[in-house]
Amino acid sequence: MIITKDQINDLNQNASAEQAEHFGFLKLALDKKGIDADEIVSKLADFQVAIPSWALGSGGTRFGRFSIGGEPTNLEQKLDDIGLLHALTQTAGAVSLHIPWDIPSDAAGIKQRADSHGIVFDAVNSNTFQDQNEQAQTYKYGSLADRQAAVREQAVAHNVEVIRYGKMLDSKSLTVWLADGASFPGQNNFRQSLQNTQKSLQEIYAELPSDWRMFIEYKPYEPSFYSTVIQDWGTSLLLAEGCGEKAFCLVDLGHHLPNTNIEQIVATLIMKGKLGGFHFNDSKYGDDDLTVGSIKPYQLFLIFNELVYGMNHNDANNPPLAWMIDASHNIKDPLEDLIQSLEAIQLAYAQALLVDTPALQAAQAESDVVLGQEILQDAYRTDVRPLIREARLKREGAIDPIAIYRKMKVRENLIKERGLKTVATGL
Ligand code: PSV
Ligand code: MN
Ligand code: MN
Repeated sequence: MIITKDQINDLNQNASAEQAEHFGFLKLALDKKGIDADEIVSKLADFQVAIPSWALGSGGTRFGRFSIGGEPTNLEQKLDDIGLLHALTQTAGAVSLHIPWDIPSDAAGIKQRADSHGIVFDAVNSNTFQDQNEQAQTYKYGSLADRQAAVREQAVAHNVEVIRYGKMLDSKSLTVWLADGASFPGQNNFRQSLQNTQKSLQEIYAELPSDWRMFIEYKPYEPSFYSTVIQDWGTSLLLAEGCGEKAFCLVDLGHHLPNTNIEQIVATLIMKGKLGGFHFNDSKYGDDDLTVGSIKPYQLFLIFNELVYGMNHNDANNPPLAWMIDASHNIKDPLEDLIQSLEAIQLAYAQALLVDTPALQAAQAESDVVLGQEILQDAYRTDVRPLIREARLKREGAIDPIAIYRKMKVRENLIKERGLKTVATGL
């Protein structure tokens, strides 16, 4: 199934008068504050987020997986699904592949398919947290950090192989996330594990093409429950600095202990020019991978506020960030879920673009705590939905993507095409 611009334009008709009215009203209100609504709309229209190839099927927990039907069963179909998302939202113009879940055996064909949907290849992800068939060594006790040289060599070789696939697709970055760690005290020697990891990462880094970047993702626990080798942003930064200028930290929102001040981490990493990428999701307890903005939308806004500030005051030349959604769960239609996540990201970005930074700085200089909070909350409490809808309209996307998704019976059509009993690769 494909969705054409003509179909979207037709289905937008119902909502276009109301949108014009809402946008006009907000534009006037923002104008009075000296904010150019059209400029914000342009920034929103340019903002693209990568969809991970593993989030298009129904996710599972370790207790079960409930298929929704019509799920993509190969990489081509996954790209088609992202094509649908992109047609509707105009925000999903990139894909992030996980190797070996999604091996592009016919790279030229895959690239062409992605091109036809207006999709580019973002970071490629390696996987040394699961054993694959016919693999000589097991990752049961570790991969890049493992005490055995043969295991580390196999894990390094896999990452080099992932870079090779990425090059075929014009990807420009590698994301490394490790499950390495220990579930019990006494299992590992902390120093040795970290040193091994640094050395292995340096070996991978040496194979990185000159125009590539390497992202080092951290996570405090799971699947290791006592210690994780790359447990936090400090460890990630240490390792990135130990590799070189093409290595960066990657922040996944779910990879923090409860109540961690993630916006402060973001501010610090951009200040050092070492923030490489972002995995969006939301959580209540741990790495829950829930829909972006479904639990803590104010935190998401505060994070975007630091991202916007950091990019506007970029003394350390932090490169443009790789944005990706890393959410997946087992209840909703994954495509509807991704539309909701994309919307939440755009909302937080738009709200952050409204923050009156000079006024905030003046309030901070005066230690006017109340005013500082008021300025942030004024931006956060503005209903920015007309801006986001306008950005989609500008690129001929849907005013209301979920409504059109349902009106066009996308899931029903996918079930007709692919069947009801489908399982996509991923977690
Ligand atoms: C690990 O929890 C993670 O967030 C990493 O980004 C992985 O690549 C992804 O999930 C899928 O396992
Ligand atoms: Mn992640
Ligand atoms: Mn995760």
